[in-house]
Amino acid sequence: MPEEEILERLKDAIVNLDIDAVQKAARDAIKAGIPAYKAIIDGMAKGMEIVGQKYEDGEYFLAELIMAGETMKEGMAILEPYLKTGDIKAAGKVVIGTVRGDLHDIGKNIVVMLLRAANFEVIDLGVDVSPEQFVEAVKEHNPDIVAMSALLTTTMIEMENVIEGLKKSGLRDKVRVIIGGAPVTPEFARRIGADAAAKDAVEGVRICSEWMKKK
Ligand code: B1M
Repeated sequence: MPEEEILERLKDAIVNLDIDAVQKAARDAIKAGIPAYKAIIDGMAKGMEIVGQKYEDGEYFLAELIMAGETMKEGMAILEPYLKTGDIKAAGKVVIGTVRGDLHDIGKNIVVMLLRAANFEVIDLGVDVSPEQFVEAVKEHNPDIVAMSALLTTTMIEMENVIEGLKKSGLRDKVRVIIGGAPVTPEFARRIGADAAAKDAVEGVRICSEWMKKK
């Protein structure tokens, strides 16, 4: 079956909230030799964009958002063991979390999986992580990179609070800061004093790997 068709099936399975279909399409993607990261980002994540659109249009409600999240997780469980980022290989340590007030973790979890596949040691603080928790984790783990995710326009501001917290604790110069999530832009990153913004997980891992090569 052609690659395009399988990616389309992955996308549709998310939109239709169909766990059986997503599992089957994920297995077919592996059989067809589609890289796992591609199946996630060019297949399932595209479906999530449509789910978000349907929610905005009043066609889907919170229950559908929750089901879409569950459907995506089932697909990811099949694809995760096959994640390889090819020539992106760089050892380094990353502290990552979704910022305070935000419970979205699907995108962050993809970043975590890809970072681990690229040989990074990842300390995943989970969701709803306060600036104080980020600062404590940096003190405790001494990472090379702090990565933050936010999906809500109302929680993006917490990224700035984390950077302020790092500055106040004298830690800002010891780490690179990268941010991601649907509402985040490079312009916003510059404004709050982050070092980079990633539009997707692949770009995020590429930037982190480049930083490690320059160390
Ligand atoms: Co929510 N939600 N949600 N939601 N949800 C959005 C974000 C929304 C855009 C939907 C919409 O209205 N169209 C909207 C936000 C509007 C806004 O802020 N302007 C919204 C809303 C309003 C809400 C609630 C407030 C709804 C309510 O309760 N009334 C509520 C808030 C809860 C909270 O956080 N406090 C809520 C709840 C939820 C669920 C829990 C039901 C569920 C999340 C389940 C979960 O994560 N475990 C959910 C979902 C599923 C979505 C949508 C549909 C999909 C998000 C997603 O998983 N996308 C979303 C609509 C959308 O985004 N189009 C929506 C797939 C994922 C792979 O993409 O997370 O963008 P993403 O990650 C990408 C990149 O952004 C990047 O890489 C990833 C992979 O390529 N990236 C990084 C992300 N983090 C990175 C970090 C990095 C690098 C790259 O660091 C290195």
